[in-house]
Amino acid sequence: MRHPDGLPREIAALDRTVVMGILNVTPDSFSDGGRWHDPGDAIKRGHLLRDSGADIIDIGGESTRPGAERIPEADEIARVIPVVEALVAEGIPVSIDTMRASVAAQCVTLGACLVNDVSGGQADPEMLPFLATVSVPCVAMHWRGPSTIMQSLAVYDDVVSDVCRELEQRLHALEAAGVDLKRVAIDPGLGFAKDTEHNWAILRDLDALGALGQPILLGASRKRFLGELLADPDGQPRPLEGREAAGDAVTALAATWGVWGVRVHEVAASRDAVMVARAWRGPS
Ligand code: PMM
Repeated sequence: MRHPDGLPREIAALDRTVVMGILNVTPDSFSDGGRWHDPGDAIKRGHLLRDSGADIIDIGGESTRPGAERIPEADEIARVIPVVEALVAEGIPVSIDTMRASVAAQCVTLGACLVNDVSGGQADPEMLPFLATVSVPCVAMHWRGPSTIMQSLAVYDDVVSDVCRELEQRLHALEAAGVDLKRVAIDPGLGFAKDTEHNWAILRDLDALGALGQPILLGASRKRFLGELLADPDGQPRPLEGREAAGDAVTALAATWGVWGVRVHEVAASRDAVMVARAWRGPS
């Protein structure tokens, strides 16, 4: 398994896909909004994710669901800092899911081991210069614009080549800012300015993304395209709580392909799927 450089030793030593457990400390994320909004509940959730086998806990304080408005920086900081601080103090590897350099900086200072920016450094002009000053790895996700308008940006000539080209441009921007690309994982941003068929086209052609030469992170867990796949006979998408097994199937297939990481809400089954994939692929 090729990991991005700069991860804690125990993660860098894993010869399998990394399982990132999602911890949204928000009142309004589409998938788990409001459930771990209180810091005490969020910290307990972090423990549960760790005990279920998460390698990294990805903490986010700002919802990116379609239509979500930005929140003030102070609110984001108030949501994530106590949770990052508590989990890091217990030696749990934490990544920070933020589009703000200031939030990333505070969390990295506290000990977060990865910066996950869904905008790939586009939302905050300070993000790339910040990333150039630290040694932790980062995730650059494919992103076309803020959540308020992203659905209107789901227009592609050829989604696979357009996403690859736009991610390549982000890699150039990161490199130009002084970020060592060995520290960068990429993510196609399933559901971000993408409709159902766009997501499947990307998953069908992971080789195209792989040709960019960077480790790949995928976040399919509970997303709408899985709900639509599993729609009832009247065409109603399968509710969130019924999408887990489909997400685990994505984990199994993606890990067998060789993605670096999967970002999931319920960790245990994905972790098992990753172990199956490792055995299936054989030693790497
Ligand atoms: N999806 C969400 C939030 N952060 N980060 C990365 N790298 N990739 C994703 O696909 C991604 C993300 C939104 O989903 P959630 O509400 O389930 O966290």
